[in-house]
Amino acid sequence: METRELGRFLRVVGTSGGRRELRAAWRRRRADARDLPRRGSERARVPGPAQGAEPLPGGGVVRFARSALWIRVTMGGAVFCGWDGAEPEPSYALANGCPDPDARTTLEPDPGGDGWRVVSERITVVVSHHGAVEFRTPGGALLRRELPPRWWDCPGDESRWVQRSQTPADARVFGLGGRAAGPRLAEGSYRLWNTDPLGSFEPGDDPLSITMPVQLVVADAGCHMVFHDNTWDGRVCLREGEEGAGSGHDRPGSCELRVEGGPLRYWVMAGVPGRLLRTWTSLTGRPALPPRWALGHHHARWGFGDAREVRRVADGYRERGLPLSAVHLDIDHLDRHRVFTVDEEHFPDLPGLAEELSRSGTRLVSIVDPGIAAQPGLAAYDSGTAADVFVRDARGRVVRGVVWPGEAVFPDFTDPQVRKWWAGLYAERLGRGFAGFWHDMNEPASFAAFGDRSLPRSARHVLEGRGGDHREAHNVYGLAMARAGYEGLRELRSEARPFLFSRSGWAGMQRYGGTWSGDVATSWAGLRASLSLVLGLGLCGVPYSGPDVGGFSAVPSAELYVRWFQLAAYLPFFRTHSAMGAGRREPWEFGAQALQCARAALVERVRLMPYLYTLAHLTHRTGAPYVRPLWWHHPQDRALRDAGDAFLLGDALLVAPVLEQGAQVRSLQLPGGRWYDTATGTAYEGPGQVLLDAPLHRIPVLARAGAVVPVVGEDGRTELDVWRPAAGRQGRGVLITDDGDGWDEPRTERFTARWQDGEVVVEREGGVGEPLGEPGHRVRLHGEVPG
Ligand code: NBV
Repeated sequence: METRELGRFLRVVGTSGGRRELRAAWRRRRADARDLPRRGSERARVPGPAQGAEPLPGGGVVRFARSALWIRVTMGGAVFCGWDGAEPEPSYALANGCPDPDARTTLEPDPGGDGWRVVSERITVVVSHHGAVEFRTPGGALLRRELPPRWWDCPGDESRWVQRSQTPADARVFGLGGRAAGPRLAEGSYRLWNTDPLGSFEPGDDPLSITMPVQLVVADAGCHMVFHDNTWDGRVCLREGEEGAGSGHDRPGSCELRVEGGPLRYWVMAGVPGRLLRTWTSLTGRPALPPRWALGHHHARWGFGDAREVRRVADGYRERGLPLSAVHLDIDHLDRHRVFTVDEEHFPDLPGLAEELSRSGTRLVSIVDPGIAAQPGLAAYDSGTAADVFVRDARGRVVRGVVWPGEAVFPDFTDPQVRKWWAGLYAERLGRGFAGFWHDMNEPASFAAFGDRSLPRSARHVLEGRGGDHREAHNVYGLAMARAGYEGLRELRSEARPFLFSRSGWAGMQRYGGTWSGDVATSWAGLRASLSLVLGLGLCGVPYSGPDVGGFSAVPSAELYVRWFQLAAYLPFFRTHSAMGAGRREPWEFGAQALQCARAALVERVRLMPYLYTLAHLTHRTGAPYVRPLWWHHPQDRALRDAGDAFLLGDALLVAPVLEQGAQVRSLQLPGGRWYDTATGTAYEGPGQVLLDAPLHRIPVLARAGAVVPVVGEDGRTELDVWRPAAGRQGRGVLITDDGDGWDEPRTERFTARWQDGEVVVEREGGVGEPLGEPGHRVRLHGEVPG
């Protein structure tokens, strides 16, 4: 046992809850020892020499002495590679199965080598005689080289496998789900096993609740994404390359992926970042469009205690003229922490409370945990037992774990029937007046005095009818729960867009909603980790997320609270939240100056709402996240690849939050082009480093020259902030509006800003020379003319 493990063990054994966790841990260990297949003698295998190749639509199959590789280029440009008979389906990630093959693709002998190549519009795949696979740009530049894979075949169980790859020496890797130490993933080992961070995490903690075998690699030669469609436990070891300073002796970057079972199959996409995210989300699903209110400010706390306290908080916002879109009720509003119940003594008449809050535009959001108290008489337990929905062990007994309500059982969300049953449970929540849902503890987490805090690996799952065990189902448990919730809400309240966010998930989770940081530590390091998570998840196709403002685990200083609040005001999900005993997060709890700063951030959030909502629509259409790394439009700028302390919000804005205690100025690595400081109008020319003023009341935000940004004007109508284009350049912007919810087609207006006779003229596209039309948008021109 490691020291940390031992500490945990000693802490829990002294309490009755602890003894329960001890029993749970023993139960889990016993079940696994008894029911997991024993890995006897394993036989190592490599593909061996190639023996021939046959063309098939989109590519073909290359046969080796001891394996075969199927390559299929699909419409849209994503390339599928499957070893050993692996096919693209079944897959939890793919939204609509495997796209059609691109019939223009050809398979031919490699003119420069001893193998074959598959030539398509955007990518050339070269397969060597021994099973190395290279992905090259149409111009021939190497993006990635996969060395021949190795398997350890084990009679009666899955083969483990390992695949090593090389990337160009200058490459930087992003993604792998939500990683606290990113956004650029430094050298090291990253586990692929969704894990409850147990109340607090900082950049050193890994893995967290969302792990995904998705990497976005940025290099001079070009950008690519690779997705290993395999849900099993695994590890990615990254090593950055080194350039030989023109000597021609570069050491390539390397990536080694080891997986405990499941198919060896992966997808590779190439192109600029915008194209990558478009292709990735056409494969795994476009991000759900949240209702407009979900882009407002949310307030949560674990431990409001009663409805009076909820009213006090909501009134506090209202009385101070601070906008509040939603209040979130945590597990303390439940009857003894049991999901789909209410503690009627402390939260009587929730529908009444919801109605009251809605009068000032505030919604109620409910936490939903997957673990159901194993207590006969509890409606969810009884109906679940009758419908046989709970995960069982190999001997057919319902698996028990321990979570907040005590001994608990876990629905098997990998069963379509169970998802249907679970979906129906949201009727109770909707009846109570809840408008949105917060899925927690769905790694799934189950307390244990030692070992893995989840279900036994041997627990059985339906896996859409195929059958399998928790080793395969674990990482998609949260994803499948999100699907169940989303589909339930679509059915039960078809007129509204579901608002759902989930702590755990996997590739494709964006189809159902967003996520949040989970239990990020209250510290400056935690603040930094918050941004890293949002950026990294966005590059994995999950754009809607945000941290617990102020950190989850402790009471923040006023300064830390303000800096966190300022940052989150520019992130898609903007929510204050804290753990039981970690203090309050109301903006007025940190003194007059902090209140003033928080107010300014909230006012700006409201002013930017037309822009943010437009971004939500664009994200939904294209997969491009709201929050993007600085290199988004300049992947060739190496300095930007390492600059993870600032971000682009859409195309127009660059946000440079203060992430250091005491800082009053901050430096910024500026992308190319002209940028204006939105507070002063000062113009800066990128690329390069600039120093920005950042006193406590200010978060530096820059606007791109030429940007047309829709905002709320003082009279409440939408107007356009136009940032003077650089001389001779044209600027642009877009405004997308709808009713804020529902499914009607949105309206899109596009604008251009151009110079004409020494003046900036703003026009609606499609109506050159016309005024902005009806309803006309007032235009405000900003940005100094550089001297
Ligand atoms: O439900 C209580 C908390 C919740 O406040 C938090 O946001 C989740 O990430 N939950 C975790 C369980 C307890 C964590 C110690």
